[in-house]
Amino acid sequence: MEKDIRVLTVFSNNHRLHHGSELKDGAITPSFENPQRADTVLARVHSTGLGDVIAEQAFDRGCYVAAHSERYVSFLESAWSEWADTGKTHDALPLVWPVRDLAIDREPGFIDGKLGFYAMDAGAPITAGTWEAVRSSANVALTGMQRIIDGADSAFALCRPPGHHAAREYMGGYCYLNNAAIAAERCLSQGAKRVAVLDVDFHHGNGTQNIFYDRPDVFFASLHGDPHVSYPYFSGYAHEQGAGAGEGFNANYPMGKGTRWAQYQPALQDALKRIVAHRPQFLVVSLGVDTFEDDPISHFKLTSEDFLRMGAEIASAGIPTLFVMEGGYMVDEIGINAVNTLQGFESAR
Ligand code: SP5
Ligand code: ZN
Repeated sequence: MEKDIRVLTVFSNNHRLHHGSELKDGAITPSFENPQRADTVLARVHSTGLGDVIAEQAFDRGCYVAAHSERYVSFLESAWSEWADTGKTHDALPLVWPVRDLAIDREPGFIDGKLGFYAMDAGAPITAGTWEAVRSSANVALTGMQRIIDGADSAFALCRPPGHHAAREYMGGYCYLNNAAIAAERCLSQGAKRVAVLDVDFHHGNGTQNIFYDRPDVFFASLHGDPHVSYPYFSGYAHEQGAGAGEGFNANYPMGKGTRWAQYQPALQDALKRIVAHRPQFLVVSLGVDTFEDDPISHFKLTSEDFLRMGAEIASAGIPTLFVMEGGYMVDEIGINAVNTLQGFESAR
């Protein structure tokens, strides 16, 4: 029997419960990471007839704690009510951080301190609906992964908010729970021995790197803007290759401003070669399409056609693959670019 190579999409309307604000150049404005993004991608999935669209299933909290600390998940669950209890009505944003010699191990007892303790930047606002949306986003990724564990060749978790900047114990960069890492952990808890995560978002997947940095079972590769000049600035250098038992299982490909397919493709091929050498049973792709030439917050120059090529390259690895939506902010184009990646994948499978 021929295997069904259509990419199944998983989607939940709950993403709309999260629509936050953002400090941009010192002013509070609506976040680039908005509900329209996922709706635009979903519309493209429908209009291209990509494949079936299914709803999220419920998963228990333990699935999130596999990738995050217990106290961080508890913080996310109660942050809005702790904030609202003080009478505040605007989005909760951190304003103080425990850097360098400050007390980095002591959780403050008040919400203003907790926000900074559990955040890398002010880019992950907490609103009334944030936790519900965040939970659903992780469940969408888990639902897609479970389908693959049960035998599907591939799936697309059309989730938001995104996840790859979220580390074991902090949020940031529009991310709260690390959907890709949670999905990778699911394979392992269901019996897989080796998994790989490939991150093609423009920004370094610092959260995913953080979660798996000292482990040899999950190989992590990220292609991104050079942190010397691009967010998140403090991780993503090529010399970050893993630690302890995880030494050699982390690969970063920082690239300069203006990177085009001609420079991007060899880096992608090298990352995939290393992933294949790891012999993973499952591949998770953190699919950010903010590498697009007209994206408002990135510096790469990939075209819509390049995303077809990217999907085909990923397909050539021959590994059951879960695509997890990350960034991409040029609202009119992100549907085309995300779905092009999936169609390029399908046609090369
Ligand atoms: C998931 C994801 O893609 N998160 C990205 C978070 C980026 N937040 C900081 C962006 C700062 C952008 N500065 C823009 C200058 C462009 N001219
Ligand atoms: Zn990004």
